[in-house]
Amino acid sequence: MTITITAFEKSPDGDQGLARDTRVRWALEEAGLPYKVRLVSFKAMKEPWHLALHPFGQIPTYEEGNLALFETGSIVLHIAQRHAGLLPDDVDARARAITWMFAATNTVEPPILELQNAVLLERDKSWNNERLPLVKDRVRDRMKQLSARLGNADWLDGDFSAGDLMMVSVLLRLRSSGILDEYANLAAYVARGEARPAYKRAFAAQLEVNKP
Ligand code: GTB
Repeated sequence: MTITITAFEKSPDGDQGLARDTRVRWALEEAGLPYKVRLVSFKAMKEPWHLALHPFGQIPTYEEGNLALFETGSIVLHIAQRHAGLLPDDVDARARAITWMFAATNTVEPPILELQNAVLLERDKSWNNERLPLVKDRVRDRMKQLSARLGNADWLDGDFSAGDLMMVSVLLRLRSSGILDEYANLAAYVARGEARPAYKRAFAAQLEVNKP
């Protein structure tokens, strides 16, 4: 069955691969699944046909036969549950890997998004200089905890899993702030993710769309 995802016609980050379609592309590449991409503009994302797929008018979406999904966590989990390579067979190990997926999107990503908003959208506000250090400290609190848990391991729980795919994708958005590099093991963890052939293919595919 053909898989079709949506992605930005032109990503606001240029060619950095930080828009969330990259995670879905990465999961599809890890699973060895071919897919098509429908590119959408910001205007098109708010039109009824897209809102029928994504109630919040965002990308990415995922279509496979009669199934339409939104939310990257759900899309990656759907792919991971049906194809080998992204979740362990052992039931308990599988539950832990899924826990890391939730940790990435629910616990680690929110303070990173807050920082991105503070830097990109709230720069001109009179209170920004005062607030920014607090926002950065909230990110550092999470990084310190994550760094302590990862320790010297290659991946968060045994072999590479969808939990790592989501966590690396979330951490990539922190790189431009310089905070990721304050945690050598996390920076190396992200680099390990980026070195995976499937990630490279996903990155190259979005680059093909977004190259200057
Ligand atoms: N929780 C949803 C998910 O995980 O799928 C969030 C989806 C989401 O935020 N999508 C964004 C979107 O469609 C694109 S990825 N935004 C348009 C809108 O809301 O109108 C977020 C994103 C945007 C820009 C950059 N960047 O420039 O670096 C990075 C990531």
